[in-house]
Amino acid sequence: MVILSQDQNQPINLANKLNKNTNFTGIPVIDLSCPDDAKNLIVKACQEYGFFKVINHGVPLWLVSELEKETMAFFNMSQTEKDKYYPPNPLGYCSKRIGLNGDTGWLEYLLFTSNNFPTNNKTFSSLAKEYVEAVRKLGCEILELMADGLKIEPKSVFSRMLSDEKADTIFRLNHYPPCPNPNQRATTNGCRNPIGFGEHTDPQLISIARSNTTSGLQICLPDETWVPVPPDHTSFFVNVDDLLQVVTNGRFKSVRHRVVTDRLKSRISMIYFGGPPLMEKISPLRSLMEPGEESLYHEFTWFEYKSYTYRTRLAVDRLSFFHKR
Ligand code: GA4
Repeated sequence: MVILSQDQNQPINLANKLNKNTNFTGIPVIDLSCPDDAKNLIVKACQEYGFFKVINHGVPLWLVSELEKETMAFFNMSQTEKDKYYPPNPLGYCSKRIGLNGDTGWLEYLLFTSNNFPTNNKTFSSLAKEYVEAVRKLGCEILELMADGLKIEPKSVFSRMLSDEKADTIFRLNHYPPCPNPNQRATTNGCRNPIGFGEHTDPQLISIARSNTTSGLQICLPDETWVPVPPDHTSFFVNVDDLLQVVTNGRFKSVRHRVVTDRLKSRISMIYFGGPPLMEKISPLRSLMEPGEESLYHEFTWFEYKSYTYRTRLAVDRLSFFHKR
């Protein structure tokens, strides 16, 4: 395992770093065909890193690769054709700009809300719909394993927020073109390398990502070192998001992550962001807290947190604003 310094091109001394580190030996791999082991391993991974990979997930691989083909076909269209889908608000295409507050990255993307898929391409819409539904179910299964592993009842305490018909789902298809010319590379967040998507945490409850075989995703460990996530196009990568950190009163860590581009290869990623209904009140679960344990966060609705999020820059530590002093 290579560990990267803040500047992605400078590997640091692994032995020294591992001593300081939380004994990081690689991305935790969770086999969903063994739920009894999975629930405990998921809790451990969420407490230590806020990140893990799932195998034997049950999402059909034909569905994943068909959607990837359609996605590539979209991004291969001319710029004029793609620009017809601008702005991504809430559905649509965008190139290089991220959010509304001046962030940029070496990527183009499509953003959709749950019931809002492109209608002019029937194949694309129906594949995207089927894919999001399959991944939402996977998200519910993982959230139930989390509740089970934390020994809290009912098992649906987290997953009910994703199964609610008003759940606020976002689906994102990213294309990071190769970035061969260093002079063209976006330079953000004090990192001299080609940033595809700058460092941030995801605001929702859980994010589930799948990418092609091009590397680029990196996660930040608790000691602030960045580690690359080796690509695996047959698995899904799961992030703990901000709301899950709040409802577990800080037991689970919302993982800071970023994407760097490749000099020669395109990276495609498809990410499901599972959010609760907008009016859902978010606060630490009483059933999880020890006697005398205090809530670390002020209560807020997902609508309040989301609105605040969309007014901030990507790298901002948004949760600190809701943290009790
Ligand atoms: C990060 C997670 C999701 O990709 C996203 C992003 C959103 C956007 O791309 O418009 C945000 C970003 C994300 C957090 C801070 C704000 C909003 C860009 C940005 C600068 C779709 C989301 O929900 O929040």
